[in-house]
Amino acid sequence: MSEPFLERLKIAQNLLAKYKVVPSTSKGSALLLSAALEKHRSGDTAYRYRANSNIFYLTGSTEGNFTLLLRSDASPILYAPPISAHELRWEGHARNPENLAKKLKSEVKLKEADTLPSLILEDLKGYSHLFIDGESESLAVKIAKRFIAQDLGSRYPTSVSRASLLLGELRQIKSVEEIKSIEESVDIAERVLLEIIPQLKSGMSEKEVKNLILSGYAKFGAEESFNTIVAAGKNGAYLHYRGCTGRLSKGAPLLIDTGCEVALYCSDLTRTLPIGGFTPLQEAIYEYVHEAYRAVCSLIRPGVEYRQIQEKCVEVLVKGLRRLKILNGPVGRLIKEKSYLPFFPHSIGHSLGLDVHDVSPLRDTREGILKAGMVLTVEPGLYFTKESVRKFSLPFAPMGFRLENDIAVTSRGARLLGGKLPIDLRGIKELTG
Ligand SMILES: [Mn+2]
Repeated sequence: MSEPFLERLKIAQNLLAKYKVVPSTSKGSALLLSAALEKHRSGDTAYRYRANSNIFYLTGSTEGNFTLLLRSDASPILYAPPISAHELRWEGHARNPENLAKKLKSEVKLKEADTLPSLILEDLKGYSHLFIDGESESLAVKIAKRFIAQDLGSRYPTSVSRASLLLGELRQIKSVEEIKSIEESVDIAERVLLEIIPQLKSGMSEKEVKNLILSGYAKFGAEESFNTIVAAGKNGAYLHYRGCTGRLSKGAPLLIDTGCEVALYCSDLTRTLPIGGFTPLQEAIYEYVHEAYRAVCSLIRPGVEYRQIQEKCVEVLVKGLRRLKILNGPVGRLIKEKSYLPFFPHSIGHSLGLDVHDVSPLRDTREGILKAGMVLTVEPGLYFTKESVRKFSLPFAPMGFRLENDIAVTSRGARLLGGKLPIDLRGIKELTG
């Protein structure tokens, strides 16, 4: 990827300038971002480190232990503790704040960790609004909490909001290079699934399937972009099933929801697969979900309201549920009364990018207009939990169906990212044999 970061910093500074707030004597708004913290797992071990997406978007850095301040009227400042001999000996040269500051044409303030908060406070004097991002123990959040408590007086920011309010509009429109990275990550996830799906058979554990997927990603130098869901039979009815303790069994559809990360850009794909064949009823359910997928995809283009694609999805699924005789009554009424919610309780998808549920005003409000450069998941589903099977006296075992692909909105319409992994019933039946 070419290096767009200086330009993005400039754009973010311009956005800050637009956020000039009262009083007029104020220097305006500032943006304070802390790198992600290492997350403690157990004992002396930590979870795999994942950079903060806003920091990566603006700087291209995956280093830890620094905080970046952006203001509209001054050059960026990077604050970090200097690298200690202990750090160097135990971790090698994992970060280089001086180099990073040079790359970002920013000032660098290397000071012991306990003196950094007062340095940052000093540099925020005169600004009245602060955008922040960081975890609860990060410098950015600790400082913001002092402003929220208003114990520092009016010479410091008196209002605080999340950085995504400033950067969301920007990040939701992807550049050609960003879409390329997302597509690379889709491509890897598809290749891994194409290799693994024909090997699936009754008796395998969900964990075994998950590990096959993870080692598939590793072969490409990629890692999963979220906790892969492998859900057999009844487990597939739970949207974010985390158990991974079940087993594949004949006649119980298997739902796999997975994706990987390339240069921090994510993919997110879901397939529902027959294990030893689908029953005619399972095929019918699959076809309704697939019909909803196709209907939504054919609507996607710039200018379409996000709400419209959600409504289209609901309409197709409700018609399917009626034909299956699971819901009865006029379509309009079933939609109005939201009778479909036990079977389709989520929205059609989400923005995709540096985060698998990427920052976007669409995601926050479920409202807004599709624009070229957005990347969305389309993921309709129909779910039959143990509870709804009982409540609606359904003549089959609990299970879930979801189909998901990643779509880029182009200037003329939509483009499916990847596309090597079949999503239609015939293609899936051929692949599973
Ligand atoms: Mn998704």
